[in-house]
Amino acid sequence: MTQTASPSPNANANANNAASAHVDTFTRDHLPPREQWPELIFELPELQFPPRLNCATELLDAWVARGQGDRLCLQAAGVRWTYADLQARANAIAQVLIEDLGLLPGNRVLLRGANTPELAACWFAVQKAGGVAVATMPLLRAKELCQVINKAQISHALCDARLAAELALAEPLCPTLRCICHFRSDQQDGLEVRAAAKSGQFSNVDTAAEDCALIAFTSGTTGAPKGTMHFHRDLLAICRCWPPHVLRPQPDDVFIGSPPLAFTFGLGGLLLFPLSVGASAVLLDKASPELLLPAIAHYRATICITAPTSYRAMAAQIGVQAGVHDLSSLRHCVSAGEALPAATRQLWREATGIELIDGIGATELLHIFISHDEAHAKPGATGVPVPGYRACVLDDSGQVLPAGQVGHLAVKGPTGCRYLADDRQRSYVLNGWNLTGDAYLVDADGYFVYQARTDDMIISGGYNIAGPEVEQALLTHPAVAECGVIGVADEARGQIVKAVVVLRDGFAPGPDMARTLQDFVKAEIAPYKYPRAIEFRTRLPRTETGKLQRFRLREIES
Ligand code: 3UK
Repeated sequence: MTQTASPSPNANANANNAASAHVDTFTRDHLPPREQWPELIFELPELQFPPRLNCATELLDAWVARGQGDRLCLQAAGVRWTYADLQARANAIAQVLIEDLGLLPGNRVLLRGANTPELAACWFAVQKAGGVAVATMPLLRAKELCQVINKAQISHALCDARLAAELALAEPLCPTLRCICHFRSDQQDGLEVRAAAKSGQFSNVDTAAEDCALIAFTSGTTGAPKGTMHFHRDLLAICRCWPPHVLRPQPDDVFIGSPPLAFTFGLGGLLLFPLSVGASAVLLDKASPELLLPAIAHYRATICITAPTSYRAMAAQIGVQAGVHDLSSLRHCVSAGEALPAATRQLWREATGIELIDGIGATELLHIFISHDEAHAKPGATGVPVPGYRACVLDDSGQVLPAGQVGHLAVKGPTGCRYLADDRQRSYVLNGWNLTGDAYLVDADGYFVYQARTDDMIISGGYNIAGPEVEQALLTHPAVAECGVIGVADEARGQIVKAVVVLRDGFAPGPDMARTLQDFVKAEIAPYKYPRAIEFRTRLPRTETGKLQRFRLREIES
């Protein structure tokens, strides 16, 4: 049976090419007003998009249509799906969503699961059915799920049966949530049994390029979570900027990595980008550094995507068990999510011979907008604007600063910030620029150099000190496994620099070690930046996306 799900009252494509396919107009109704959007630029020839497009048609169905359906697409333990396999599954799930569960185009669908091929099939099913995907981090608790579900007024949930419990706790507190269906389940009303009864034939809903395809919630550190709205066009736009111009993946590449598909770093890096070139991805439901290394060897992965701390931990492991894992398949390694310390870049190069590709991205912009390829790596710098994007550094009044001066990073390109019903839109967008909240400078060669999150700048005795610079210095000491640097209140100096340090095995904490590290920092960078306080811990608080939670270090302090 073929679906013709374009019942939108204004879906007469001839009358209005840009007409929404959304019957449920919630996302359109809650976009910020146009004048608060950032300026969007589509200068590259490859960024010219037609007024109607569905990202699933371009990224998934097109390969099957071109006779490439037998290409390997997704792998996991015991799973090897071709493009045709993924398409058939996504089609059947789209049929379940519409025929069994009553989904209407524009309805929001919660996706909840660790990275698995099944989750990827659900994601594409939502796109095909014209729904709006709202993927959530696997570790979210009922309270956080409620915030997301109620904010995005979610009607349907596709949830990995293994993560059913927290969602069940949230359900009674979520009046809009009509239907929960579990996947990776053998229950009669589970997704697999329902999908098995479908034909696997489906015509994608004919969405407009500017119909919302997903709402990504930020891994924000303060306040209520912010939902960022992205269109079908945006999902294709990111595939045409960073990957072909920086990563340059090939059709036989095998992508692997750790970021959850609920984090746009993972969605792009482990799903959209591999599919955009006909390559394949390995989806690991657990991808800690100890598991990622053997998985790279097992699947002969060629492109690894993870956070700086993960590279640091893997490099240390390679150091103690050299040759245990065959990493000879690796061609490119990508680091994003937080600043890449020069010491980590060096450790990874020494361990593997591979120069890391650093890139800064943000949920508001969907993916990476400043980066560099291996040949243009500059230790300590993030890189230069990715083709398709422009960036500069602004002072507090919005004027462009000259090279060498620290200010607010400002970016624009084909994607940009559109918060779902949130006043913070006004502070993220200034004069058409997206302000990411990062303090940066541009160096004499035009490279963008990260300093700190603007809120993390430490002001001590009148000096501006960027915590990450002190962290980078500490990380070059052989005793330091991980560290976080914050400002703590001090009567005499306003703030003082404090370091929270995790030592490597075999090193003892104590006043002697503290003095050693302080002297070391004074010799590495300007002495006034040295940490006047040092605390030793066994681990640091991190988000599910691998980011150090400096605010939690500060909370504990106050
Ligand atoms: C920080 C970096 C220095 C920076 C993301 C790649 O991290 C992502 O999105 P989030 O919304 O956080 C954005 C903020 O994270 N950051 C990220 N990468 C770097 N700082 N160097 C880097 N290489 O503060 C930025 O404003 O969680 C990363 C792709 C997609 C993403 N969503």
